[in-house]
Amino acid sequence: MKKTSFDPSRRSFLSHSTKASLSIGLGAGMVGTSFFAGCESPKESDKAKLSTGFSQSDLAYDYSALEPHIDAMTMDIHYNKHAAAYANNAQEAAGEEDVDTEKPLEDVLANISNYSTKMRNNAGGHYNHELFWKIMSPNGGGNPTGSLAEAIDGDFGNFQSFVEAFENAGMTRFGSGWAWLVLDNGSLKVGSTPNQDNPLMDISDFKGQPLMGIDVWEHAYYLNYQNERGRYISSWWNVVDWAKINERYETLKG
Ligand code: MN3
Repeated sequence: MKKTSFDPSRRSFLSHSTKASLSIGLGAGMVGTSFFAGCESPKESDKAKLSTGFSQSDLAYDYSALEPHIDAMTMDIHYNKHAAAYANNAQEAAGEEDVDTEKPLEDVLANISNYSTKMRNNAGGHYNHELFWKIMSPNGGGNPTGSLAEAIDGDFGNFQSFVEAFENAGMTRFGSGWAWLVLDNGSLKVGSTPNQDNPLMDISDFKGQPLMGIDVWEHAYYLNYQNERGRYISSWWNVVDWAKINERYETLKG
């Protein structure tokens, strides 16, 4: 006596025919409509969301929110004096050099060799700080998440090896500058740039799409850590917003 009528060949047939009629349905009903146009462009619009303006964005947290890792006075001076000056001077340079400030700052950075030193220093400084504020959070720390975590393991071996490479990039940048994690031709890379240069700039030796960057200018840490850049960098991991960095990664990898 047969207890079940399960028939694998029939089940397989049903599954195939369901898929087939779904694709026929899409083919007949959606071709030539805005359905496909709407489906093909989200990557570009997602990337547009990551583009940077010429004005300073509001901080998403209080000056004291990143304590004890970054103290409130450092945040206040850093945001309202240093970073504000880069934004103001970048806008001034845009006026002098006939740059449309409605367009993404990234366009200027990619062609920075065509602009003045004033633009290089201040548009770079403005971009770098806008990114810096956004990839930190009072709820930061822990380990990378999502597909970024897998990519870090794939490209660096494991998270600890990545941390060591990134800290080394920050420590070996002589004088003022930034250490970066970038996406370059599908691979993650760690490196650093001097002053307010960044990996988007055509003049940079180290290139890529910035996922995260740490400011290693003394103004970023001196009040709390004095000359101890290493203590600042190792404490900084506690405020890194991995969810935000993973979002950037997933958008930029396309
Ligand atoms: Mn700074």
